[in-house]
Amino acid sequence: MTDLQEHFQRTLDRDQRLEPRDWVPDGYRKTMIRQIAQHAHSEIIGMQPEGNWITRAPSLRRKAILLAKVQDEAGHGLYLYSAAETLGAERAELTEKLIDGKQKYSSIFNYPTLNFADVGVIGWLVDGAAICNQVPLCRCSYGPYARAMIRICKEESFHQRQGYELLMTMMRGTDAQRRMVQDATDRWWWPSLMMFGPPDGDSPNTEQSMAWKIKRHTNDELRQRFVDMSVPQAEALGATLPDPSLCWNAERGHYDFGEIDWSEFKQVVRGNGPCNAQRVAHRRAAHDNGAWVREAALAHAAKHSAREEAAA
Ligand code: BYC
Repeated sequence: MTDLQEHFQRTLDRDQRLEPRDWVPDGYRKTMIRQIAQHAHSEIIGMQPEGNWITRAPSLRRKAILLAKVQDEAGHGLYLYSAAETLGAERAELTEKLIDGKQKYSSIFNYPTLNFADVGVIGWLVDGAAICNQVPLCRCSYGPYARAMIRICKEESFHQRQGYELLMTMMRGTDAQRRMVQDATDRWWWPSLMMFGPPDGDSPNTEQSMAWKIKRHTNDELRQRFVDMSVPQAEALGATLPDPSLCWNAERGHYDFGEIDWSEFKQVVRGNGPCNAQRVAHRRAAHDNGAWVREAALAHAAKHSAREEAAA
């Protein structure tokens, strides 16, 4: 083992953080860039399903909350692209890979938001699942990612609460509103469970990512934690989770739940979900429409540095 390899291993063994200046194996760098890029893309694409409702929010208060949430997601994407840049990735290249369909983003954002209760259920379940997955990432071995995750998790907690509060309000409303909440819960529950990734036996990256202390728990462990957390929340809300197999297993100390439709998950990840094409096309159009801003920023920076050189 070389000194560099020893330093890498010692840092992991002591549960310390690896920083941009530290040597890391190529595989570690690649995995970290892959995960951070997918995560950043998910935040940016994740603005679309809810952004869709900003102009149609039912009140000024709901509109202000939703605007703040969607802006937070843009911010999360930016911290994450910056974290990927500390590993040598180029943000422009990552964006190209996203809009060319060469890099993934979370399956969850390929489902449509059909009514305003979807905004509440996304906050409750999708942000709830995100928190479950991301809190352990605050202890990830790569420092810049772990630190970005601390702020992201704080903001995700606000997102989750705004969603749950919106649903509580709707549940106190009319029968039609209660039906909207149930309908949205029915549509988002299973896709939320899929956010945690394939089952452990089918997850090619987990073992190595756990050895490198990037992931602290397996996909199935976090999925179970999410189910256990969500059942009492659904009860308090008065909504029914669409799984007849859900029941408390006293022996395991966890809720048992039904079989996830993994063929649907694979289809969505392959690009064949209900909204994949629309999401990527929308992102590509936004990128193309922003070309003049990028050109102007570069021209401004070039002019500025030429002026500085002349003055020196
Ligand atoms: N969707 O070996 P595995 C948010 C891929 S944003 C699509 O288990 P890994 C929010 C996986 O990438 C939420 N693809 O992988 C934003 C891998 O593909 P490749 C995003 C998935 O990395 C706005 C392959 O399947 N959160 O919170 O060890 C509004 C095999 O999987 C999915 C993050 O990105 C999926 N669901 O574990 C509201 C968190 N699952 O690259 C909310 C950070 C798996 O080998 N990421 N794949 O071709 C992670 O924690 C991990 O990357 C995962 C997957 C647990 C997701």
